[in-house]
Amino acid sequence: MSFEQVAHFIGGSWVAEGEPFPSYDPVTGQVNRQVHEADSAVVDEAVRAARQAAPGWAALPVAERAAWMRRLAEGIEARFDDLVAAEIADTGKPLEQTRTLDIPRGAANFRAFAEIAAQRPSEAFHLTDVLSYTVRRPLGVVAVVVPWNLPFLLMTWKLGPALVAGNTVVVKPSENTPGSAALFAQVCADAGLPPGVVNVIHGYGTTGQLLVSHEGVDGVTFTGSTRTGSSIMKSVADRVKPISFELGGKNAGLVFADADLDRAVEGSVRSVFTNGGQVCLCTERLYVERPIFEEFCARLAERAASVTPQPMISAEHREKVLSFYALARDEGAKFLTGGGAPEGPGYFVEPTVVTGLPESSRFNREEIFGPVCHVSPFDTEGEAVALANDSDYGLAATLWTTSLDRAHRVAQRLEAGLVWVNTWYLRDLRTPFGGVKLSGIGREGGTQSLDFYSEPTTITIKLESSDE
Ligand code: 6OD
Repeated sequence: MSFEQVAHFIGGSWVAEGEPFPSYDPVTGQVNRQVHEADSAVVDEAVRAARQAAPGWAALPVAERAAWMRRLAEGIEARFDDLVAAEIADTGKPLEQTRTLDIPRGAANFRAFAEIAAQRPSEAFHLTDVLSYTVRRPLGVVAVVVPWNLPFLLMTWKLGPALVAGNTVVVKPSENTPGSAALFAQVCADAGLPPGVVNVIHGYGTTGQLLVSHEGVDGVTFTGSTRTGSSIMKSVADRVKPISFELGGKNAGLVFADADLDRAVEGSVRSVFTNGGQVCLCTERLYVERPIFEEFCARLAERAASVTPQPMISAEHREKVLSFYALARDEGAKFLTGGGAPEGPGYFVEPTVVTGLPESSRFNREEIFGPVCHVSPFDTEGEAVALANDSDYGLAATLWTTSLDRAHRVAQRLEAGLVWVNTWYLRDLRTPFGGVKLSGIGREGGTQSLDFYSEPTTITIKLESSDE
């Protein structure tokens, strides 16, 4: 298997079928791989392989599947440098981030869900003469549709719980980032994972649609744009299949005057610019209490100017981000830093901070998904909460304050699935993870993932009273 010529992995074998399409290195803009595009015949083949493997995999005791998850984690660690290289080749991510976040989280995802599943008790409910308990069964074949921003982290975040719960999977990575998924398929093969338990097919959105609407698919998990999520939802509606979606965000960060300013500035730099702003959890709207507004803006702009630009994933995405910079300029925004694109090859844009736009501007309402935020002042806690909540999205919010009371009070009023206080993107894999409003449906993480990837059957037994 060559990773310059990426084939599908189906039933434990490499399948080089379907027209090849080019995939690009975002740092240079040059073609770095040719990838086979799965047509309906390939999708059929992959779903068939997953279905064939499903009964045997589901029949294994959970402890054995958990042991497989640990072996996959070891396999990831054994190919660590290759996975780092594959992820960087597709995304242009910084080496340090890829080594400390993206690839280690892959191994951690398998280990965490092995532990959670192996130790999970079943439920039982007693009445005087009635005993009810639940047994959980896997859904069957799960379609795992993965985005390009954190390709390995998000693929494994879904595979860990899906597999340990007893499902087999067909993975469809983004057309922009096939590399780490293909290499992971090799990790599965090298570990001796039973054929058909993990299948990986490649292609654009049309392949994804063929997969999610396939009659042999029993559930769909997806992270990506709200538009694609909505279209997947329509595709599965006729077959009434379970879905779990983590979608877009327009995340707010609230900085109160009592915040530790050093921490708030550094934390905001991380929350706005990590991964070139291409994380659904990134902050795009910052609201700062008026007495510290000027100082905060000055310090944020100074730090932002020293952030190393990271390429956007594609030429098309770069154009989208730059179109928002142009919109801000047209609407009279003040650029505190950035606003352009560096000279040279690749899909780079400048880290950018703007202020002065109304809340109604598309700049403040739509997800941009680039290294950019808008900063506005606020005067009261109530106003800050109202501004943060005035959004169609509700994925994450970040709050900077040294007041314990305020931290709890405000966090509980924010309409978001995730609220971080004096930190950002700090993860405990056991916690529910997902968004409200247009940011998604369902929660993954910990036992919530295991619940999504399985269905309970409730067994109720009437106990006869004894003669004695
Ligand atoms: O860290 C995670 O588990 C997670 N689901 C991150 C999602 C990031 C979206 O861009």
